Amino acid sequence: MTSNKNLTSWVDQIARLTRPARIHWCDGSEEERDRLTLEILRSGNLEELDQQKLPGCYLRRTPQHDVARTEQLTFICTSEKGDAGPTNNWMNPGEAYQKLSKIFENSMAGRTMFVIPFIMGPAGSPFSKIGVQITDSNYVVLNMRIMTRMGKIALEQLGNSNNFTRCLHGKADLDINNRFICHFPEDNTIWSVGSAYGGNALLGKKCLSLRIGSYLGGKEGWLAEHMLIMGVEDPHGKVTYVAAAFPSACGKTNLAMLVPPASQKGYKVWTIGDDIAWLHVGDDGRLWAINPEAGFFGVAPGTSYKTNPNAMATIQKNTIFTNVLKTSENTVWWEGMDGVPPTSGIDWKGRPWAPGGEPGAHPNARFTAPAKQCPSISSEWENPKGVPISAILFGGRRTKLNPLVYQTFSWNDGVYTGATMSSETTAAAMGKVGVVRRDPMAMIPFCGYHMGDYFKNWITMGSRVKNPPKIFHVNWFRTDHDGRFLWPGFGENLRVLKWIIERCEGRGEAVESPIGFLPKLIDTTGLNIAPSILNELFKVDRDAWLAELEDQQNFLSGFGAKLPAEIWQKYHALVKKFS
Ligand code: GTP
Ligand code: SPV
Ligand code: MN
Repeated sequence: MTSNKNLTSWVDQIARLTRPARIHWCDGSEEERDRLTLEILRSGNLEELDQQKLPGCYLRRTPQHDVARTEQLTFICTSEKGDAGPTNNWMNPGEAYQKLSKIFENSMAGRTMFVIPFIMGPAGSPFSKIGVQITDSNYVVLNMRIMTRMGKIALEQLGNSNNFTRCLHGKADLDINNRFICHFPEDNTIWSVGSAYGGNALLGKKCLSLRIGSYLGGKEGWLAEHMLIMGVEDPHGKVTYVAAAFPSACGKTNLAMLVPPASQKGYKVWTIGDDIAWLHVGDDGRLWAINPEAGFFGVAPGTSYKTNPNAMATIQKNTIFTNVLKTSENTVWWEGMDGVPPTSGIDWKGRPWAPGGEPGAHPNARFTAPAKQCPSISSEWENPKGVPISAILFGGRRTKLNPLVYQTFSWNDGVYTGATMSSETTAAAMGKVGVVRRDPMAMIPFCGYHMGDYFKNWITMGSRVKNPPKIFHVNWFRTDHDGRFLWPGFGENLRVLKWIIERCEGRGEAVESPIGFLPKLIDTTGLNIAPSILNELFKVDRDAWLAELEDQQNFLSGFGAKLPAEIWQKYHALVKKFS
């Protein structure tokens, strides 16, 4: 398959450790996909859905303890503990290799070891990175085939180079007590064992593209971010590119695929990516973004023709559904899908289901679908240069506090806003849901090095781009006293994007507040929003912000001497504005 000795000797080394019965080098062909699908169907680990209604679609149910990323079992293994920073779990690299080797030892006996060469980023792009994942899970292979450009194409791009991320993944006993997701940024290596779910197991995604990626970005002068990338086309045909960082399950896929409501004539949204962006300084002094992924691993519950028609259209074929409900018609369903709910089915735990009881789908149930099937996919999505970014949005779930939208005063004010972002936790990670946590740039689970250094990299990037994007903060999730969302969200978010784009063009009227510029007017024609609700949506409550600032100060203090002085300056400036 390859004459690359760096690669073959590593594969040999891992085979000696894990002792598989056979080794399969993935070529990425359709024949290979069909053969693997048959194998996994026969083993009972995948179910075929109605091939008339959902051609090429399959259902997977995972063990109940393996349904989301496990952040408490995720480690950054740098030789110096301080380099991982206070927001990461750390393990000594030698100790980690030893501990995981014991679990990997003979773990593939009698089974197939798959070798998946893959590219993150468009083939041939100077910004792309190569990874090679070893895994004993055919389900992971099928997912990686959708999420990355894998097989022959990646080996060709790699050639004889040693410049690839060594990604080792094994199911072992799928035992949560023997589960570790370890990153060795100094060795460009990832070892993950004991989980076969999403970000824990599809190592090109969060592990390579964000944790290893952010570490490399810090060293090489670029940014690896948890961001969607979209183009907004106005009625004159002008396209403005926007990148947005929201924490997991806070609306990136939905915004990236937005369908403008009928009231917004002539506007179109083009999707470049829904989860990860790699940002580089271009020769023209602008910031350019590529999407390293080739597919969407999106949250199913809440996805409907009403909220996200483009996602629904994308997942009608060649899609793997994980932990959704199977209907008696052999199709899929989840909470929040349109139409009449089914009267019976098999729930995500494999039990008979009837309405009114427990949810049919796990709240973090997901679909894995090829990006090119998305009706709104941009003609530029595989452009090796990427797209030039005019606006960066930070946002999260804050039922109180943050206004619907505001523009930060400058790049460094934007960095401050990103660094102090917070959101209520969701089902995308194991743990309690709905508690406020600080999540700088939506990267708290994904930053592969000291976050103080990461903020410094953001500040340095700002000084290197002559025409930096404007930075905004958005919050679609503000609620009233009864817990109802004040803002309709989804397609109507285009109204907010319109103001953002006007601001990028030097138009769009604003009023100054201590935290940034608020819109003087947001287009709400036809929305029927009472003025009192609009007031609430844009309220900057002094007492609430003073309490918030105290909490921000506590959080920032945790970064110690590594916190850039620029961040403290912005903090003090903000305190002054409120006093
Ligand atoms: P990850 O894939 O985990 O990174 O998530 P994501 O950021 O792509 O989130 P996604 O778009 O899948 O949305 C997650 C949840 O937020 C879904 O249940 C959506 O229905 C809900 N959501 C998305 N956009 C909006 C919005 O504008 N308003 C409201 N109220 N809910 C939204
Ligand atoms: C997220 O949790 O942000 C995801 C899903 O996009 S996972 O790939 O599991 O990380
Ligand atoms: Mn994500």
